[in-house]
Amino acid sequence: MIKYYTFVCLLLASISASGQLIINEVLYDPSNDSLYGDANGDGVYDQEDDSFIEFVNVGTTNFDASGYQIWDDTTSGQLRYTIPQGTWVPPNGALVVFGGGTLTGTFGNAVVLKTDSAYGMSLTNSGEVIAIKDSNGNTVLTFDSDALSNNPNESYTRYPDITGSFLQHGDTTSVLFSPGTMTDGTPFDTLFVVESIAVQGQGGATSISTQGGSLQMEAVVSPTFASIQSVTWSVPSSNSVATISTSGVLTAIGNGTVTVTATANDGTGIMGTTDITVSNQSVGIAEAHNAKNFSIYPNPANDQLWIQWSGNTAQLNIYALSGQLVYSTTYKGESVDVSQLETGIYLVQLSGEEGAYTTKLIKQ
Ligand SMILES: [Ca+2]
Ligand SMILES: [Ca+2]
Ligand SMILES: [Ca+2]
Ligand SMILES: [Ca+2]
Repeated sequence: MIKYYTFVCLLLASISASGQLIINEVLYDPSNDSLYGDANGDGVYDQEDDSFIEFVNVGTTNFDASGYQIWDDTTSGQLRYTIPQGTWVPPNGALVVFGGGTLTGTFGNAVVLKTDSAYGMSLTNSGEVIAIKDSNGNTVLTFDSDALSNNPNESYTRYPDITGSFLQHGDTTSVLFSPGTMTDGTPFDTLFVVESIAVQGQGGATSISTQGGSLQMEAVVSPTFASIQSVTWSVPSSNSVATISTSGVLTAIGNGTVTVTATANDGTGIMGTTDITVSNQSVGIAEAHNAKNFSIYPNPANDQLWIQWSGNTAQLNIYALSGQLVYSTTYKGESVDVSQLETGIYLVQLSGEEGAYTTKLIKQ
C-alpha cells in the first residue's frame, strides 16, 4: 500500500530542473516528536529553523548561485530568501539553505546557509509549490509538496541521490533527513575546480636574452577560490630552446620560441600557455664556462663522466646537438653513466640557483 501511494505521488509530483542546479532534498515538515526533527543540529526543534532545501550542482563547472531566490509558492507565495553574492557550489557539490537556527555540524562540508527571517522559508505541508528563481527572476526550479505526502515528519529526497525520484527519506535509510550529504551520509564533492589559467613571465616578460638566462614563470589560476591552486609546468619534451623546473623557472638552452604550459593539478586538465622568445644563446658553438668552476672530465668520455661544480644541487641535462634531451637527472656530485650515449658530440648543461652552464662533451 505504501509503495502504491509512493508511485502515485511520483506521477503527480511536479519537479523541474534547471541546467546545472537541481533540488535534491526538501524538509518542509520536520518531525515535532522530541528532537527527531532537529535537522540543523542545534538541539532545538523549530518548525521553521529546521526546514531546509538541499540543492546539488550537477554540472562540471562551479555554479554561481548568487542572487537565486526562494519563494514559498509559485503563485501566491512570497520571496523568503535571496542567496548572497559570492555563493558558489562546486561540481557535484551541495548547497543547503536552512530556515534558521544555530547550524551545528559539518553537513558533509557542503555550502550551508540560513535565512535571516524568524519565519525561515515559511514552508508548509500542503497547498504550496516552492519556486526557485534565478537572479533575473525567472522560475528555474519548482517543488510541489502537495503532490507528495502532506505530513511526512521527514524530508523528501531524490533516491538515488541526484538522479532518482523523490521518496520519503526514511524509506531509503534509517534517518529522516541528510542535509549536505547523500542519503547514506556520503558527502557530495567539495572541490571547486579550476576554470582557466593565465601564464606569463615574471613582470610580464616575454623573452630571455642572456646566455643561459632564466625567467620565473607565473600562473594565475581562476577562480581565486579554486581548491587547488598549484600547477604543473612543462615545455615540449623535444624542444631545444628552454627547460623548466617544477617551480616554473624557465632556463634558456638555445635560440627560438618555446611554448610554456601550466596544467591544473586538480584533474580538470585545464591549461594555460604562453610563448617565450629566447635569443643570444651560443649553444651551437658550446664553450665551457668557468663560473662556479664548472668543468667535465674526462672529455672525450667513454662511460663514466665526472663533473666539477662548486654550486649547490643542480639539474643535469645532456642534449644532442639537435636539441633532443638524451639524459636528465638531479646532479648531486656522483659520476654520470654516459655509456649508453651514441658516439658523437653533446651539450652538457647544469642549471641551478646560481644559473645555467653549458659545455660540450665528446662521447667516444
Ligand atoms: Ca533545530
Ligand atoms: Ca508558506
Ligand atoms: Ca508533521
Ligand atoms: Ca541529502
